[in-house]
Amino acid sequence: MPIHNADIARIFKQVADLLEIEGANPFRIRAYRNAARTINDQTQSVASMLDESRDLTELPGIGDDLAAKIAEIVETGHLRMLKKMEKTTPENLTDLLQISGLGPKRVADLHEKLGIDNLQDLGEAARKKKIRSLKGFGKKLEQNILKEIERHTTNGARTRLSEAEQVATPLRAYLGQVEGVKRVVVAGSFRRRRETVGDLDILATCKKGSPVMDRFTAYEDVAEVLSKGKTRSSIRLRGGLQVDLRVVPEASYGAALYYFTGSRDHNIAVRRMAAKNDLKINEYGVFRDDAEDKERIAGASEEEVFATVELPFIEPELRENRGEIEAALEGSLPRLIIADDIRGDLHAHTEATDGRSSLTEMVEAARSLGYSYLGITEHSQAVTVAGGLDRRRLEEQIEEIDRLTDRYAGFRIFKGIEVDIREDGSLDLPDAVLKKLDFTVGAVHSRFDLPSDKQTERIIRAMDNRHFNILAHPSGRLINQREPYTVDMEKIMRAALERGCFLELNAQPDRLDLNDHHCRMAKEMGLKLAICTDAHHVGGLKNMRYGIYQARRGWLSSDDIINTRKVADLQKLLKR
Ligand code: DGT
Ligand code: CA
Ligand code: CA
Repeated sequence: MPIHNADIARIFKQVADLLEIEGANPFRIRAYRNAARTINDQTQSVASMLDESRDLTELPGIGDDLAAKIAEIVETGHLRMLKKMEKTTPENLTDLLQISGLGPKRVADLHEKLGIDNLQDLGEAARKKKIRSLKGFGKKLEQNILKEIERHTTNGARTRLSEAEQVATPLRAYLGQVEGVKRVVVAGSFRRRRETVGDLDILATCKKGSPVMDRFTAYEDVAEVLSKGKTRSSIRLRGGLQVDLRVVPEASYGAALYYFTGSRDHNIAVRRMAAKNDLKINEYGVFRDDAEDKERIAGASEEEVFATVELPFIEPELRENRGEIEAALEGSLPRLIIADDIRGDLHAHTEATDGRSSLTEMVEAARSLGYSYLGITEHSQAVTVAGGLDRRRLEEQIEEIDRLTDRYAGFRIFKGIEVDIREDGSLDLPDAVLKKLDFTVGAVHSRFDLPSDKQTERIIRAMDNRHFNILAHPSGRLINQREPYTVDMEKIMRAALERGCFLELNAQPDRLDLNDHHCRMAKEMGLKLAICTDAHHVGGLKNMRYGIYQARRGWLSSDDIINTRKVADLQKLLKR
């Protein structure tokens, strides 16, 4: 079974968490944490680097010892050291670290003194009021633990970006109307367009005496006010999402926006650069560290802040410390794709299967978005729950599209299908009908449980069929609901590249599949992607922007995406 980077990272993170609970040397703990991050952020699989006999110590933060451990994991699937640790410290104990207020020391106490091994034990002990009597704990912390456990179990720890938007947009509008408020902006992971957010970080500037904090904590959707101050307050909304509001002076607006946009790792790296030039960057501005009067030399805008360290503006989606600072320094930042670059959508359903709009409605909607083409891709027969098309019904739809085409001069309806990839890798419809289409997207809808090598083989076999063009939602994950099936994505991408196929970046906000790392992996390989909405009704076509965000997080430019091409050019790409 091939070992993915995420598997290795998970093992290292687990080691770090356990070491922390054991009270190990902080440098040692950090080494494992950093290694986990480094590996997670690698676009190439570490296992394949080993195959190519590459020296893993080239990777930042990986020394001989960690390189040997990685090799052990790749070879055996686990790490003996971790197994040994788990004998003395139960593995689920690390879940307790997610509870705010519980650090490693307290977790160790809970384990030693009350025999607590996991979150469930913790909840039970809290309900039985056993925790308050422990030294250094108390009643308040016990109650807080209960609340936190509740939150963890009722809603996943992170909120999907689209859901966060539904909360952030009205809240932002509400704050914008408060007397004296000048600017309101949502920073944090929300601004970086991460697929999920932990909480919302809102910044505001306002005139003296504005009642913004009172109005914030009085917002109708508030379930709980966590803290309230002059410059910073926190609330928990009814849906469970936490929101922090910070009020900053106008002169610090850019510095604060920069600081609270993060990511933390990006900020730290830039701050370190600044420190070398005796500059200090914080949420109030940029200051000359050597000057007596700590004069502020920048802060009103983000551009100003970047300029002090001689960097161009770096788009928020790139600020993850994944090489963007180095790229900015050498002038090689990508020119990121924007919504306007998209000329059409290549994955859409109609009421012929499980869609809810008619073919005409879908075409009209695509035209009104300014597109020049739309690919119609119904499910195929195997997907019975969606009323998938058999050969006869697909042929009927082909005729219907032919009839409709004449009505829309200058707009192209691409005849396609979302053909099911069977367990053996064959396609769910005969070549004789597939060849009548302009293109196909292929997708896995069953047997998500196949082992990685089988699943990978299955998909590559499907791509062997020369009618196969685009692999739809390549990992099958549903954010917060269903894990991706295990495949060797790199291998699939190479196979696609060799065969003239493409992968989809599915823009549905609960899919966003490929993820940002995979997008970047594709780019580095030279594999082009299609950003598609998989719309099941006219409104679904508008999800394109989520795909754009994800693509931007994956460093993609217009050129990396096939549905930015003009009809004629796209047609060539879809001819294998
Ligand atoms: P999230 O909420 O988990 O999705 O992720 P973020 O990135 O929104 O993180 P959050 O809400 O903890 O903090 C918002 C931003 O504030 C973060 O991206 C960077 C900044 N920040 C927070 N804590 C620190 C810190 O300790 N050091 C630095 N340099 N920046 C921080
Ligand atoms: Ca946040
Ligand atoms: Ca926050």
